[in-house]
Amino acid sequence: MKRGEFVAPTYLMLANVLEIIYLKPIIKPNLAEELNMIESQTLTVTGMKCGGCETNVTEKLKVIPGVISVSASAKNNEVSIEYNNELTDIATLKTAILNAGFEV
Ligand SMILES: [Cu+2]
Repeated sequence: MKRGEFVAPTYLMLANVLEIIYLKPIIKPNLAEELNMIESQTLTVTGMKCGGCETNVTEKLKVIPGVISVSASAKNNEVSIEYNNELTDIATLKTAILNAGFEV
C-alpha cells in the first residue's frame, strides 16, 4: 500500500473532529429553536366508540402538515397531538376532529 492512500481517510477523520468541536455549539441553538416549535396538546374528544373511530380521527389528523404524532383513546375520550406550531395550529386540528364527526 502506498502512503497516499491514507490521506483521504485521515482528512475525513480530521474534518469529523473539527465538525464536532466547531459546529456543535452552532447547531445547538437552532435545535432548541426547533424544539420550541413542537407542542403537545391533549384534547377531550367525545363520540369515539371503538378502535375504528380512533383510527379515523388519527388518520384525519396525521395528514395535516406539521402534525408529528397522534394518539387517540376512545376509552379516555382523549386525543393527544404533537405538532409543529409553525406549520399548524390548534384551531386547524380541532376543525379536522369535528370534520371527522367527533365533538371537541
Ligand atoms: Cu367506532
